[in-house]
Amino acid sequence: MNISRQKQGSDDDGARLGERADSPVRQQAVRRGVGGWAAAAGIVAAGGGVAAGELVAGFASPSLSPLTAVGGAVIDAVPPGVKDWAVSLFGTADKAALLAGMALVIAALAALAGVLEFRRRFAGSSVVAIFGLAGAAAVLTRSQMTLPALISPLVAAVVAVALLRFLVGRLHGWEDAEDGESVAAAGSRRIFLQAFAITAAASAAGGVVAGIWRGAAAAVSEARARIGLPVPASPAPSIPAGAESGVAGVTPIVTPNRDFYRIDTALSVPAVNPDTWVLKVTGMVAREVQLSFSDLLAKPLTERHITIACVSNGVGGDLIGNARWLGWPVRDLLAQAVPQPGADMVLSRSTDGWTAGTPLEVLTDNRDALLAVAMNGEPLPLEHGFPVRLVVPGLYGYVSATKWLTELKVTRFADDAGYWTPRGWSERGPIKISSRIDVPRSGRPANPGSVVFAGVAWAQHTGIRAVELRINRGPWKEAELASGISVDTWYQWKLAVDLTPGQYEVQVRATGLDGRPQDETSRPPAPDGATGFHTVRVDVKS
Ligand SMILES: Nc1nc2c(c(=O)[nH]1)N[C@H]1C(S)=C(S)[C@@H](COP(=O)(O)O)O[C@H]1N2
Ligand SMILES: [Mo]
Repeated sequence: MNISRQKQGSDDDGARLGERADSPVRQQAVRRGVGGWAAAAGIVAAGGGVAAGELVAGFASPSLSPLTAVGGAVIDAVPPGVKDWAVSLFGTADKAALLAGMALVIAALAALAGVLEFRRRFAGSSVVAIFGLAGAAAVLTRSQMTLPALISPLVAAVVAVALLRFLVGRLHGWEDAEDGESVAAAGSRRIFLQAFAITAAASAAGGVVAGIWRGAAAAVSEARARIGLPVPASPAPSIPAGAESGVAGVTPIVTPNRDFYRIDTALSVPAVNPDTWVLKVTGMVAREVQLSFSDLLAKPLTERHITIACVSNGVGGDLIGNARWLGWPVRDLLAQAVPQPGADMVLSRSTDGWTAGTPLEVLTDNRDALLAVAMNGEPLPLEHGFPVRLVVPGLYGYVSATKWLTELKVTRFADDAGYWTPRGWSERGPIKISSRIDVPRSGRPANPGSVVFAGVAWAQHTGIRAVELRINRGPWKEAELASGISVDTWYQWKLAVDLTPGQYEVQVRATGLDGRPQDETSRPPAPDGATGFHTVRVDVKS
């Protein structure tokens, strides 16, 4: 197929200026130079389209951003192995890396679209249009199907195509003029360059404004700062004096908010306005219930320390944290709705569509499962689910800890599934008993004599009875267990061991208050949580 532009065809945009005066060699060189601008025109047109789409999304709702939707769709589509690889490579910068990667892919496709469009009318426009439709599809999979959800990717595509046609038209004018007199050629060149510069500037300005819109989050932050937290009806029991082992380098018993691990599929943090937020209880209930944020704050609130953990936490990993949560017990809300017989699951939904499936029984027994509004004495940080999230003692986050909560659907495991279940993770996710050595760090040299080992152990909603260490697979030695805050939190432990120079492999294991020891078999996090003993290597110098 010949995709080069038909010079004398009906797609003529610019005025013809005389006969071709130059040699074929010069024409070729000019065309190649002009063709380079075609790629740049494609990039600027796409940039303008993306900026326009983001602006429209900014008007409607930050959750409608096509860029975020496409990124979210990418996150949802990649297999968990690739996701783990990306997290291990980029760490907490994984989302910035994804955005940068998307920008590169979009720029490359846009450059290609520019060149195609330059060669054949509508060839590049079709690429852009297909991309716009893909963006629309991504938006639809992310949010509920609403009209505004479709508008922004379509606006992005229409604007990008219009800009592309406009710039490529000017470029053809220049190309054609190059075949004629040099004065006319210079004029056409100037016209193209001016059009290009104006489009680029306008796109950049639009991008900046859209970026400011993303700062909608900033407005929500302000609303958050104005919240006055009520005094708990049931305050958190005070932390026992002996809860901290006092060993330097051990994780603090309460994790500060800024150090708390963050795991979610949200590319940009949802900005949820507490003044318009509502929680709906739906599904198999005698009575549907709706609750506003101020309704929630007016309830008798419970404050508890609860340690939450991610199912993806590998043995010895740090995707676990302990905070003081303030909230209304979920069972009190469910009691108002009255779940129907036969229901066995609550599907909690976040404003961005993410869901978790939690056994109804766990949310109605006497444990402190909370509709949490505060974390360590302040309103939830935006990244941790502002204004309201679930915190359920004893279950991994993926089946319980829904952030930016907006709906509780009472249902059955037979009828519904949370976000991760069809993606290879278990339907049920009780936290497995585990323990970790925080000091000495693996691979660090130590001095001979008394070496202090210390760390944490957890078995949420069961509690820890004992922690033991073994050296080079020798007999287990019982460590000194600090008093826990409650069975719903982690416990600190320490043990001083006399070590002579040499290499040591030290392992830790915990036993629950139910008498069950930690599982020795090494298993990866998928599908329902890692098992095995955390092992550190210590090099005692001579
Ligand atoms: N809306 C939403 N809530 C979510 C998730 C998510 O992806 N989206 N991830 C869950 C998972 S897997 C975990 S481990 C916890 C982590 O909570 P944190 O980020 O506050 O530590 O949030 C849970 N709540
Ligand atoms: Mo998680």
